[in-house]
This record gives sequence, C-alpha cells and structure tokens, in this order.
Amino acid sequence: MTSKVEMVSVVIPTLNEAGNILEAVTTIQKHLTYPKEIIIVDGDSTDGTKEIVKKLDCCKLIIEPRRGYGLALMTGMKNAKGNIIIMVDGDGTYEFKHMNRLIEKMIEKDADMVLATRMYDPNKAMGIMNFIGNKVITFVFDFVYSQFLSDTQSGFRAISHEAIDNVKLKEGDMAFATEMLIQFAREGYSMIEVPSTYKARKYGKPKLRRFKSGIEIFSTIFRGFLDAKTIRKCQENWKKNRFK
Ligand SMILES: Nc1nc2c(ncn2[C@@H]2O[C@H](COP(=O)(O)OP(=O)(O)O)[C@@H](O)[C@H]2O)c(=O)[nH]1
Ligand SMILES: [Mg+2]
Repeated sequence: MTSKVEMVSVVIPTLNEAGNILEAVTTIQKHLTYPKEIIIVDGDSTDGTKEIVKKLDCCKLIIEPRRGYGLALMTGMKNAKGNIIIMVDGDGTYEFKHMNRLIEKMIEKDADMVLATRMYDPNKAMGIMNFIGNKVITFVFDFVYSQFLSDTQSGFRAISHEAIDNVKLKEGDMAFATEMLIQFAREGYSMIEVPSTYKARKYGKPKLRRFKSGIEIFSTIFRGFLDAKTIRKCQENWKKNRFK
C-alpha cells in the first residue's frame, strides 16, 4: 500500500546510452514534480555515458561492473532512499513525462506497483517480434498467477519501496522484471497498469537477446508454477481481491 509520496527514487540502468541519457534526465527533472533523486546504475559504459552523468549534479552515479539488467536495478534499488521507486530504461523509449501519472494512480488506488502498459500505444512503436513475445509471456503469466496484466515486460514501473524490500529477487538479467511480478502476486501486493506511449530507440543498440531472455523468462515462470505454495497463494489473493 502506498498512500503518500515522501520521495521518489528514479533508478535507471545504463549500458552505453551516451546519446540518450542526457535527454532522459532533463525530461525527468522537468516533468517529475515530486521530491526526487535520480540514480543511474551504469555497467561501466565505454561510450561516454559515465562522463555525461558525472557532470549532472542532479544524479547519483553508481558503477555496477557486473553484467545484467536485473543486477543493475537491484544495486540501484538498494541505494534508493525514496518510499517510491521508479524503474525505467535509460534508452529514451519510455515516456518519462508520464512519471507523475504512475505515481498519482499509485496513490489513488493505494497500489503496490503501477506499470506503464504499452499495449494501448497509438504509435505502435514496439517491434512485432517483441510484441508477440510479450503477448505470449503475458498470457501465460496471467493464466498461471491469476493476474490481469497486459504488458508484463514493461520496464517502466512505480513500486512501493517497502514491498520490494519484502520480496526475494535473484534474477540478474531481463527475467528480473517477470520474477518481480511473480513475487508480488505471491505476496498479494496489488499491481495495476496505466497506459503510456513508447518510442523507438534513437541511439545505440538494444541489449535484449530475445532467445536467451525468452528462455530465462519462461523458466522463471515455470519454476514458480512448480511451486504449489506460490500458485495456491496467488489463487487465494485473487479470490480475496476479486470483489474489492
Ligand atoms: N548497468 C547495466 N545496464 C544495462 C545492462 N543491460 C541493459 N542495461 C540497460 O537497461 C535498459 C534496458 O535495456 P535495453 O537494451 O533497452 O533492453 P530492451 O528495452 O529490452 O531492448 C537500458 O537502459 C540499458 O542500457 C547491463 O548489463 N548493465
Ligand atoms: Mg529498451
């Protein structure tokens, strides 16, 4: 439950995002109107990302040389001081201007997590392969864990710091985002979505390796499925919250 905003910690993992990070930070500074800190967790980029961030007084830079999207986010979250954490990519694909929208919804609904769903994006900027992969993963995830999400692979989320501290997360790479949802469903934390827009990458390459990440995400879903306690808890939570 998150009923008030004390401080928002924006956690951004970056790996060679020199052409994207300045615009990201500037937009967040301008549009996120709550008390905030911006934490950039850089994977020891070689394209000048670190040097750009070092010059920005408004950002805290953490170097996380171990590879992995999940590891970078975990490191950032450990250092976050806000009662709300926003995780978002540093590649400029998510709509940073919508951060307030996520927080407002979180407070209004007293939610533990608000995800920005890209499924209502009028620009349809998500590539077809990612779209299909996401749809299949989301369908299986919703079915197995009794949820109604439309975009489980969204990396733009507002999360209760207290809730994230209460769950165990181990996935070091892209499956981290799915593992977090499974743990939240298991603990009965509420997860809701707000529509947001998406944009194509302007600079650099995506680090997502579809095949590798797909396997990791499905094995994460499958592992939870084999754990009878997790499934039972998800079903109980679903029944409890059904008519709220
Ligand atoms: N620190 C760190 N950041 C990473 C790593 N891998 C990806 N990222 C960042 O995580 C975000 C998501 O990665 P991205 O390549 O955009 O994946 P996609 O959105 O799934 O295509 C981007 O801001 C990346 O720069 C990593 O190993 N370390
Ligand atoms: Mg991306």
